[in-house]
Amino acid sequence: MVLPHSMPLVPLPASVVSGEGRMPISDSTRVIGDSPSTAHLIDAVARRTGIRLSHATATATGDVVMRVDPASAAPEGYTLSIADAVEIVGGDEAGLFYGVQTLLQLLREGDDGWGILQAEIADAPRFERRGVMLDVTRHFFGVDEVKKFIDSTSALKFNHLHLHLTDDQGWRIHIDSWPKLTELASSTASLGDRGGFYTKDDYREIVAYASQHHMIVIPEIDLPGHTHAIGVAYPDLVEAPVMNDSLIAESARLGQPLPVAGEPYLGWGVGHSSVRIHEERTYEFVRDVVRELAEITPGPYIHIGGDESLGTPQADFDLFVERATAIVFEEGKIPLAWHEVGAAKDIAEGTVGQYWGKTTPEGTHAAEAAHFVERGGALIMSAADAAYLDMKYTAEFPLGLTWAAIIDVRSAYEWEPTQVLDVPDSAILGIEAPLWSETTRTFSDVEQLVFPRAAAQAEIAWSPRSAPEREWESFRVRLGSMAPLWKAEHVDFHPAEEIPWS
Ligand code: TNX
Repeated sequence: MVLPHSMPLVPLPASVVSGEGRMPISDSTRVIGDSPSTAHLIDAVARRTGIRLSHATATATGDVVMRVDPASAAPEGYTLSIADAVEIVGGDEAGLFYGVQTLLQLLREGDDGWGILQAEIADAPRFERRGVMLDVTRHFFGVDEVKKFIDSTSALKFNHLHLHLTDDQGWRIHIDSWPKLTELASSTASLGDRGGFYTKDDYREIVAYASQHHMIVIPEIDLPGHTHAIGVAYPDLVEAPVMNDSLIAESARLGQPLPVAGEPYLGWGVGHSSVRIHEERTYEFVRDVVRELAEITPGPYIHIGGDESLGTPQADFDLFVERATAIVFEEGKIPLAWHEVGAAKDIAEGTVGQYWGKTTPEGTHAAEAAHFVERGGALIMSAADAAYLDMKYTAEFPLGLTWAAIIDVRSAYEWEPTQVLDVPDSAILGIEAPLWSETTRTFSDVEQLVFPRAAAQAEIAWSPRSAPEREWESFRVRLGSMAPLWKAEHVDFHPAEEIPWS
């Protein structure tokens, strides 16, 4: 069978029937609708084509009709009909927004001007959870850069933005009750680069912008390890850095200085820091931070980290994460945590785990992840050798790390989140693709690692597994057709050789 690569869409919709021609558009094409997505469509078409469609309210007749009808599609789903006119019907506002994203991928310029490829599409997501993560600690990215990240990832139908806000290298969110965190521990970053932090108003601006793009922000405070910066601000909250062998070896290999208690850490070794587990003041700190974050976070989750706490003895780690997960619930949010937290027997019931082991689990990773499910929680899959956006594409690629794998676009695409762990499919909420920022000194560096691989993760998260075109040969051709759109939006994607870019 020759697969019909005709519809240049990523992620692949649940159902597509392609038409024959194009619906022409011009300044006199009228968009009808009251949703915020109408303005989004008009602005995006203008950026891409220079044509500004006109807008009319719901009672008029027009060429592009946009409306919400809960009976028409599942949550976040939509139908899109492009013939002599366009109709986009969202199952909800998010669905309408996703219908617009699909339409934008179908814009084409021909001899007779711009038009929209004709098609009949009915679509809805496979997973409710489609996440990306941005590490703003190893390198800091300001509000405008985060907004650009939201623009480009929400266009691929991602609906969660996890912000890794604290780590050894810097504390990036202002906390009123512990003001020295940002005053003393935010100005530097990895490699001695400039740091920064978000005021609460900055953070609110990010949350609001994300919400307009149907993305939920998940703030992460990484505890009890990855906490060297806390000690720069409040030395009595932390233990002295632990000089573990792998840290010493890694620092020597990279020529990076080892961490010194109380001084900013500019390297990227891990596992050397810990908050004090047996001091009540530590839990007052955790509660204050969680409470203040909960106040400015409308989404249901707060991530408490829990990864690579090599400087914390296991019994202490268990005690800490049991208390920290309970504190998050007490402050009205659902705790999320990296899979190591599942080593602790009594984590708060309903805590959601984030698996970052490999597609073939090693050591205790699978058992730790499964424990979240045993405790009534669920899992988000971030398999490091497939979904990590900070791994190199090839051994020669100048940016990124290699510890999990070298991940070309094909290996980013060919993994299946329900086949990694021995848990029921219903326990898998979906996936998240993290971008760790040790090596990304500029936002352009970030985009080169994220694009095009985020598009592979978007398809895994969104598209039905059984669709005939949900396979590599079709994907690589459809992915290649994203180039004009990304260029128009100034997304600095890496033109990987595997892909026939158009
Ligand atoms: C592991 S994955 C980490 C991060 C690093 C990342 C680099 C995880 C939960 N922790 O601290 O930035 O590797 O790839």
